[in-house]
Amino acid sequence: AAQTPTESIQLNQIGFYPNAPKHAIVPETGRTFAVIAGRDTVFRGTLSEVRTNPYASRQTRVADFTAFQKPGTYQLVIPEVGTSYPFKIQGNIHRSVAQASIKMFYYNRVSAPLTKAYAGKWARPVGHPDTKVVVHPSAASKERPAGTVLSSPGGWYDAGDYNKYIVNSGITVGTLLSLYEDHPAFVQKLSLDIPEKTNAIPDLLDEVLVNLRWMLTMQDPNDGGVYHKLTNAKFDGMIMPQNAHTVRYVVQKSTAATLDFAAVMAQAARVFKPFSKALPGLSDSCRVMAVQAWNWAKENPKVLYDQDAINKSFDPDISTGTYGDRDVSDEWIWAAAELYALTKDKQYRLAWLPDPKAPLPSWNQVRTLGYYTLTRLQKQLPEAAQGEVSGLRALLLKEADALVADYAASANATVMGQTAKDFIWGSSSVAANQGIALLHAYRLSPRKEYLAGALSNLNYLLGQNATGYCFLTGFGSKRVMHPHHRLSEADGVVDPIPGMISGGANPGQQDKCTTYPSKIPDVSFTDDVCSYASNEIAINWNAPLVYLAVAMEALQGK
Ligand code: G3I
Ligand code: 9MR
Repeated sequence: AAQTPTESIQLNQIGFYPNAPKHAIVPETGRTFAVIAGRDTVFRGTLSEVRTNPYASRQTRVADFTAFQKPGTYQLVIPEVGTSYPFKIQGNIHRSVAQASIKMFYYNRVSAPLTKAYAGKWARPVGHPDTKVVVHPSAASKERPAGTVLSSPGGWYDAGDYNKYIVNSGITVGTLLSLYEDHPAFVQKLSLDIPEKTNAIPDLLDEVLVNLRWMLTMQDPNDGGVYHKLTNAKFDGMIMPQNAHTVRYVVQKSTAATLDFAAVMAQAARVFKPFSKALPGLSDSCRVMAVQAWNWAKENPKVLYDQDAINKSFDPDISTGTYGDRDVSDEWIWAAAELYALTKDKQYRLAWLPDPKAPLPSWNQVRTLGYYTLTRLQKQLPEAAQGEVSGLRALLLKEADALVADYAASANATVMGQTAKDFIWGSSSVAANQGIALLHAYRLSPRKEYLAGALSNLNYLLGQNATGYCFLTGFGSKRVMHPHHRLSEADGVVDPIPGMISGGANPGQQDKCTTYPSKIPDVSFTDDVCSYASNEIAINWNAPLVYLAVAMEALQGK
């Protein structure tokens, strides 16, 4: 009789490309393993030596079945442990993961009804029209005094909450546009089941336009400054959008929001230029608005978003997400890099001149996004910048070499999680962004180690991790069912909206949920709606997964 699969064998619960590395993480009690297809044993192997990781109590062994390449559906058996969840070996194995992780953005559209034809059982009426948004006193200007009513519809809900934040939109849209720029031919052919699928624009860019058009409404045309966010005063309860009617505000212009806006609009001006016939004027508007944003930032170089200070001076109090970056030096670099790549104007080059660091991108650390662009477009840049961009190439490769140096012998055999520091709020996005960093290294120097390292982190997200969860809703055998996501919680549908990557393990446990199994970093996760610190979803976590999954599909077979 078939055995109930054990969650102690941790592997990508979707599967593997035939020619790719294939690993599973198993408890140290095992010695040998077999790959089975039904009753037939198709491959046998010996487990690795015992491995430990420096921060967890766990000891593991690794099953390596890379040599087995035959397409099919299989399970892994370890006599002392049990039988794994089923997985496939197949070409295009991550196609549906790639498509679903993009469709997540469709499901999170604001100010739009979702029809049965595209949303199935998650169809819902329009919510948050955002056509009557109030200028909060913190955002008042001569032309737009407090109480002025603006229209700022559309975009995507940021996360489990219903607010819209420019800073987080910045890295999200930038990452998706970069995917298009790095794999244009593949992305043009990637079809998505969204309402715009028959128009002349690649479907991924159609979805990006939903948020880009909202972002454009967040710039004050009178001075070029960009509002930090569009938000309720307080977080909504767990209700559906059509039932949420509290006042929405635009709040204080900030330097971080304005520079992120400048970077994204400069990139969009470049990406949408070839689509000028279908989108007349868009590319030019993006370019003009990017420059206006930059000019506002030059006049206001360090307006930080400090919600406590705002609440001391103005009413009503605002208590929603802050995205309150304390250091905007990296936003300057990203905006300057994108504006230089677009205009080749020397004033911008002087503003991105490298200092030798390329930290992993996150909402509050964006300089490396600029380095990705400068190295991607190196051949089109002026002679004056060539030496510096070559320096950036070397820097990106150095960072990638550090990521792949030791992971293959680590307890999880993934680049993610070699150090406890990887497990922060939204740790899944750390895994995905490490993957992207390695794919950029592969673009610059096509070494197999980079590709294998990137894939190891996709495997991490889909099940090769200490929690045993496949972190992508709607996928895998051990599924995330209760993400902190108002739409999924309030809709009365058992299944959460599919294609959303859960934030992942985070020992901070800032939500104070009582259902965490442990404080050890790599297992500090709970599939509980209370857990916004480990089980929320967010656009800036999905975007790097989209990049990683789509790029792996584009590069499979290499
Ligand atoms: O900067 C420190 C770093 O120095 C330190 O080593 C590290 C150790 O934990 O913490 C770092 O600060 C963290 C910060 O994110 C930067 O990564 C904070 O602990 C952590 O609490 C903070 O979490 C942010 C969270 O909002 C709370 O502000 C998340 O990154 C951010 O993704 C999340 O965003 C929320 C929005 O506000 C509202 N919408 C939902 C969204 C997702 O949860
Ligand atoms: O739902 C909110 C989530 O999107 C945020 O990430 C999180 C931290 O800012 O806050 C959540 O809202 C909670 C609030 O902070 C405290 N009361 C309970 C809310 C969750 O329902």
